[in-house]
Amino acid sequence: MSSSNPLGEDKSKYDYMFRYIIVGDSNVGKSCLLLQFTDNKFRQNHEATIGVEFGGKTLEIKNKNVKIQIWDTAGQEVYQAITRGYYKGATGAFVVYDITRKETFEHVEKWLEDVRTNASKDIQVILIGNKKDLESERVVSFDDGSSLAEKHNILFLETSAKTAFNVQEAFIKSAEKILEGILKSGVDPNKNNQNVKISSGDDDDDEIKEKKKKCCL
Ligand SMILES: Nc1nc2c(ncn2[C@@H]2O[C@H](COP(=O)(O)OP(=O)(O)OP(=O)(O)O)[C@@H](O)[C@H]2O)c(=O)[nH]1
Ligand SMILES: [Mg+2]
Repeated sequence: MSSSNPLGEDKSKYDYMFRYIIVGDSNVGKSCLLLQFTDNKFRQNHEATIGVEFGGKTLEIKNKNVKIQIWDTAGQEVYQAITRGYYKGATGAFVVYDITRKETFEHVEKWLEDVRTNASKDIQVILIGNKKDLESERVVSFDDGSSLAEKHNILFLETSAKTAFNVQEAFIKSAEKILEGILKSGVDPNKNNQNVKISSGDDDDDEIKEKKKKCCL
């Protein structure tokens, strides 16, 4: 039996729902990654995110329909008290830097620390070096990104939110890893993992609306 919510979404259409948070310095392309993932579009200008924005899409992974809900956070420091509140419910995290700005890479450790401090301990983290299309302006090498990810035992990809290079792949790779863990452990996500939900006609979207109200949109 299908169940729909106030947003008119049929919840029987997905098997799992994973929540992601996207963090990283301002201007690294977090909102553009989200826009490219959900709408296959690129935005040339920087409209700094105020607090948190929301997006989502359903993917088919390992023959399961996985709904990905994404919280795109503001990189600007002034919003950090707000954005920290969003780590807790996340199944996955994207930590993003810009391959053309060294300081954004240097701040990755600080963002990882934020994830460690505020998120659930089994959160699946992927490090993203964005703006790969700007190869001539590159100051952070692929190897530096890859080594840092290895050091922290997290996934790593370089992407371009402009050309769409590796954008879908990043979400797929990370979601596959989460799903692998669930299927391997045989854990019933409904009972044992608050961050992963199966389709059950619950009130996820009401919760999103409530969070949006509380935030600053
Ligand atoms: N060339 C290129 N430009 C990009 C890419 N991704 C984002 N940009 C540009 O970088 C700027 C910042 O992008 P946003 O996605 O708004 O940055 P953000 O990380 O969300 O910034 P905050 O919301 O302030 O935290 C914009 O001018 C984008 O057009 C990319 O992959 N390649
Ligand atoms: Mg943004």
